[in-house]
Amino acid sequence: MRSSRFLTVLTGAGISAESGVPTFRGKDGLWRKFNPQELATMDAFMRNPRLVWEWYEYRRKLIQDVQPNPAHYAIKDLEDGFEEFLLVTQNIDGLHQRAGSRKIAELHGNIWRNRCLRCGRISDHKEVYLREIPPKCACGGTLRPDVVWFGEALPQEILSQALQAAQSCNLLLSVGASALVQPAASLPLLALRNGAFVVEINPEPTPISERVNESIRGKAGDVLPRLVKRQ
Ligand code: BJW
Ligand code: ZN
Repeated sequence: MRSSRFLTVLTGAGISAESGVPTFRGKDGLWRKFNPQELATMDAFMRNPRLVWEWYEYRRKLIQDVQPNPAHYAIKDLEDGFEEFLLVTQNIDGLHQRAGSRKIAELHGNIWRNRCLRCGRISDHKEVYLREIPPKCACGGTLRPDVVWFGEALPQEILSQALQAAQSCNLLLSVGASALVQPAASLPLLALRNGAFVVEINPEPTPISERVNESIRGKAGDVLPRLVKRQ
């Protein structure tokens, strides 16, 4: 860390687990109770927009009551310690922003924004009054959460920023990510191919554990603050 000029941090649902936000996979994961095909695809939304909206409302309520944890704050503290830095997150919960991080690329969108299916307008969730579900835009179009579902393209600008950061960094930390969902899962491997030192922080092994330079088996909230203190 001391000799790196450019740090890229990739985070997944595991970093918010210690805040009390459920992960997707694993024993307490959301996908144990809910089927991704019925909730996190455009087909699912078209079939049953009410069900999908209610699921996101349930998760918004969960997220609004939790706080960033020591891992989010540790990453915030790293932001200014490098000549170049980018936090690439798959999370939609906004906890990194609430911890003070600024240089963020949100690959899968943000649950606190909505997007109109007709005019494309992005709006703050605070503007929505749930008089009807699904809610409508001023133009009359249906609103959806501004997140990326399976089979949908990631926001192009943000993805290219993330690819660029993975390609150019000297050090990449992959924290709390299962390394199963593409294209995010390829970022640590892209960094490795370009000569970066790659460290994974996760209590469980993942498909990339054997390939990275260091795989630290531990919770993000334990490991990251210690790494930052020793930097
Ligand atoms: C801890 C911890 C602690 C626990 N500390 N760690 C190539 C091959 C095969 C399939 C594909 C492929 N390319 C694309 C696909 C299809 C698909 C995909 O990857 N499928 C795989 C599942 C097989 N990808 C897509 O569809 C993507 N789109 C795409 O590629 O488009 C192409 C295209 C181009 C042009 C036009 C059109 C299309 C989009 C993916 C979108 C993912 N969306 C979701 C939902 C977001 C909204 C919402 O939240 O509702 O994103 S799915 C869900 O998974 C969410 C997450 O961001 C994402 C990743 O999950 P994550 O973060 O890794 O969490 P978990 O739960 O999996 O893991 C948690 C980890 O934390 C675990 O490892 C724990 O051990 C660990 N942990 N406690 C540290 N305390
Ligand atoms: Zn509209």
